Amino acid sequence: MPSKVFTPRLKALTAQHAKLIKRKNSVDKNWNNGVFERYRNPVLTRDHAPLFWRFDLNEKANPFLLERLGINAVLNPGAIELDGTIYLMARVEGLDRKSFFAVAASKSPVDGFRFWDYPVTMPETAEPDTNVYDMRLVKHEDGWIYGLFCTERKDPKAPRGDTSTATAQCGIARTKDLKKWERLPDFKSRSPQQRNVVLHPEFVDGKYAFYTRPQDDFITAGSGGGIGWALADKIDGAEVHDEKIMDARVYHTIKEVKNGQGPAPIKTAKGWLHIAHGVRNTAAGLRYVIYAFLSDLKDPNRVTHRPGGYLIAPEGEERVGDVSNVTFCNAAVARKDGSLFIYYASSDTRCHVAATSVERLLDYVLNTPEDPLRSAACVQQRCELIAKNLRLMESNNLFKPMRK
Ligand code: BGC
Ligand code: BMA
Repeated sequence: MPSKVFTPRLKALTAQHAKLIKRKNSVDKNWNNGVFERYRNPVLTRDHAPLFWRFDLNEKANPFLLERLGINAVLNPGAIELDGTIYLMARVEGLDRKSFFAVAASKSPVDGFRFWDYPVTMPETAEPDTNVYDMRLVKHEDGWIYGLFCTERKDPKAPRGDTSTATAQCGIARTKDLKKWERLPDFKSRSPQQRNVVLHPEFVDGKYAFYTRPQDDFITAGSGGGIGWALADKIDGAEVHDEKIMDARVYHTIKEVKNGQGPAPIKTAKGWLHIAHGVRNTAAGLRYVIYAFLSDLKDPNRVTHRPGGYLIAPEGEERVGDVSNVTFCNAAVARKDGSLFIYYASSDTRCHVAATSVERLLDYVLNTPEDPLRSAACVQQRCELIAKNLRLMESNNLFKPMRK
């Protein structure tokens, strides 16, 4: 009986997988805010993981062709373009809740992503990581490609019986080819914990510059006020003493309880273009959205433009998943032709792409009004836009405003 199961199952699974990898993506025409295009299909899902990562393909050992090591989710990828190919450094999470890194590559920024045969073997430090996730890939001007990621370990100070209190720190590794990784000592700062630490691609005053996110404990930022900035003399044993908060958390905004830098910022003629995430708490749990801002070219920690509100929030199926109501971004690729691809994950489950251009996103950050922080001020801000438009509409006779 089992042999009748194995062969047809393998054929069906193989065909299904091949179809998924070959699937072409297309722009979702229902999304039309002009700022970016949403693509219909996720670019990476758990089903993209090769069958040989999940099944024992030996018929004798696995006559029913059962999945032996399933994948729960593929999320929060880092990204880099090298010689015209886009590499996503995905966070792949097994059914056992441990995540690891794996590279999926494609010549197209929106479809065709295929995992390499093996996931990344990331060396450990003397203090082994329990879980690693959310890598920011950055090509630094020192010539290395760095991967900064969160390393999580159980808090040794947790009282007996407390099996969840953990500590989050930033792990640092470097590579030339995304295959062989050299692990450096974890990032050190005065803050008890760190998450969302990102390396700035250039030296600043001859030092390595970091976007940080200091936090008092594992979940809450506490006195950790937002996205920080700090300089370190070296990368091999990076240690910072002073962290300056450059983008603070603010009451009743999209970044009320937490925020964090996304990928390394993109250098443009008008400044450093940042993509970040902001979190607020709700009765349904934390809601994660993606926002953007611009900082000064010479002084990257001085924010010059803060468009109000979010850039990307979970929509439709993006709203549901392992951790629902989450969009999280730690990857963007700006290509030579000016196009800009933002890779983000939804609800800690799958990876998507949003497409725009550097020029369009700059227009967005330069001209979207700031959050005025109070309802009355928001009404006034909107009325100013309405009044300007009505004058224009009346003078050019193109549209008929509704007068009441
Ligand atoms: C999870 C992360 C999450 C963090 C805080 C970790 O255990 O792996 O995805 O961001 O907890 O909730
Ligand atoms: C964390 C992040 C992500 C995750 C998010 C929502 O704080 O670091 O790993 O997407 O929470 O669970």
